Formats: sequence, C-alpha cells, structure tokens
Amino acid sequence: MVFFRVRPSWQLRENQVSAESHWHRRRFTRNLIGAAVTTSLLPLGCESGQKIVTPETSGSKLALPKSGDRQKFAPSVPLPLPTAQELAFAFNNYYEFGRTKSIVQAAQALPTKPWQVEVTGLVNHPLTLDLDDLMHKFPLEERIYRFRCVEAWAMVVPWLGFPMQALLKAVDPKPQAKFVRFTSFYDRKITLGPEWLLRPVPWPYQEGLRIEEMANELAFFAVGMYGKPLPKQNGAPIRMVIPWKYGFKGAKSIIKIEFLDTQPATFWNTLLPNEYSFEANVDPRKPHPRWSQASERLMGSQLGLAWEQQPTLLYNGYAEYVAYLY
Ligand SMILES: Nc1nc2c(c(=O)[nH]1)N[C@H]1C(S)=C(S)[C@@H](COP(=O)(O)O)O[C@H]1N2
Ligand SMILES: [Mo]
Repeated sequence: MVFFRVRPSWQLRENQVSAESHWHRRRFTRNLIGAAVTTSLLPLGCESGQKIVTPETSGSKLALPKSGDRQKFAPSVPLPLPTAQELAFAFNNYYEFGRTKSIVQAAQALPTKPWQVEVTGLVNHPLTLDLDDLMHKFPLEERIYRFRCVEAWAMVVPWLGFPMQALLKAVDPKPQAKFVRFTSFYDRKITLGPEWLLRPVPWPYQEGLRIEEMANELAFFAVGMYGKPLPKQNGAPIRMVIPWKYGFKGAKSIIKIEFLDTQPATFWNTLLPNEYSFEANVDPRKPHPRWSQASERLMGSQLGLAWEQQPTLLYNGYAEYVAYLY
C-alpha cells in the first residue's frame, strides 16, 4: 500500500511550500500515520509498522530543494501554505446547520453512525457503501489542494480520501450516463429545512457534475482532513472535493450518488441561476454579479495571521489538468 509512489504532476511541489509549512506537513503526516493505527483510516492490509510512502518519504523525486532554489521560486509563485487546521475546522459553510460561519456546535447533531451512500442510476453495478467501505474499499490518498469559495476566500487543505475515478471503475456507468447528482444528508428533525429561503428550492442540498468532470483525475471524495477523519462540520463522513470549482459544488455528508442522462437541478443554481452556474469553475475573468472574482483572501497558515489578498487563478490553478473539459 502506497500513498504516492511518484508525485503526481498536480501535487503542490516542495519548492512552492515554505519551510514553515513543510514543518506543518510533517506534523500532519505524522497525524495521518497515527490515524491509520488508531482509527483504521487506511485500507485493510496496511498494518502498523508497514512502510507508508507519502510525499515526505518517497525518495529523491520529492527531495527538498536546496534553500537557493526555494528563494528563486519564492517571489514569483504564490505560496500555498496549508491553512491552519483550527481555521479550516471552525470557519464553515453548511446551511443545514445555520447561515453563519459558526456552525461547529450545531453540526455535532449530524448522526454519522451508521451511514450509507447509495450509488445508483445508469450504472452496471449499483452499490451501497457503508462507513467501513468508505474508509477501506478504495485506497486512501492525501491530496493538498487549493480550496476557493465563491465568496472570494480561499484555503489550502490537505484532504484524505479517494479519487472519484475509483468509484466510477467500481460502478461501471452505462453509456447513457451523462451527469451525476450528489445528495447531502437531510432530516427535518435534525437539520434546518429550506423554509428560511422563503421560496421553493431543491432540497436537500444537491450538486451535480458532468460525468467527464467526475472522471478527471483531480475529482476527489474526502473522508478526512489534516490526517484525521472528516469533522461533522466539514461534511462527515464523505464529501466532494472539486478543486477547480467554487466550494459550493462540493456537497457535504453525501447519502446518494445518481448517474443520470440529463443535467440535474442543483441547489444554488436553482435558487440564484444568475449568480451560481451549474459549471461554477473558478475564473478570475468572470465576476459574480455582486463582487469581483479577480482576487481572493487566503486564510492564514497560522491562527491570528492576517488574511492575504492574492490574485485568483484560472481554474484555481489547475488549468493544465482541467482546461480540456471546457
Ligand atoms: N450539504 C452542504 N454542502 C455544502 C454546503 C452546504 O451548505 N451544505 N456549503 C458549500 C460551500 S458554499 C462551501 S464553500 C463548502 C465549505 O466547506 P467547509 O465548511 O469545509 O470549508 O462546502 C460546500 N458544501
Ligand atoms: Mo462557498
């Protein structure tokens, strides 16, 4: 079992990461290994003591650049430091639990055990995944991705999970499958309903992708963050992570994945179609009707650090890997 034998080309490079965040990565890689041992986050067969290959340990390809190299890159490359986990765990958008960013307490009411994800629709092998399947059926990887909310704030998050490609392979979509709908958990007794929106909206929270987007190597399901199981407020036990799209495309706490032949109605696109397109790719050239998307505020790598204003990157910096889709 390896995490990365060779660094994939989209993995943030060591020479884009400061010494400080290198320390941070070491710390969460340790957490990751700790999580593997204590909560069985890793696939079966990965016993404690077995060598886990991570970007930290996989040899010369990932050797740290000499300090001179790092200086050479520093001025021109925006530094994607992982956001302090205390921030990523406490500054949330999760409307089922409230409209503010402070929903951590309310979200603890989310019942995650047991959990089932129904994978259905136009597929040859429909599946139901339980909690154990989510953690063990597909090999887990760590991916450090830029994360950009449509509200113009950004983070850099080390996710733990599996590529959407792995699920596609397991269910084998039929040729008629053109779109995929993802549905979040909803229970009137536990979560807020759509009443507060004062008009009919699709509810529960639903999101969708074209099947080619889901098949892109970057499209990811997260079951953890910072080497730990996903906290409830961040969408436990499984959420979507589509790093080149705005954050609202990434539905949390998924209970159903359906393969369809037509484009599904999704929550934000139905509510405010002029503001939130179905596609919703990060694009500095396309302003939101109420604000510019040309720049973004990057959340600090340390608690208390000021947010830095930086230019927005086309497709959130992943154009090389996703531009062929558009
Ligand atoms: N079910 C559900 N998923 C959701 C949301 C939501 O309100 N409900 N908010 C979205 C938005 S707008 C963003 S920016 C991200 C926020 O993820 P975070 O709280 O882990 O930062 O989740 C997305 N997924
Ligand atoms: Mo968002």
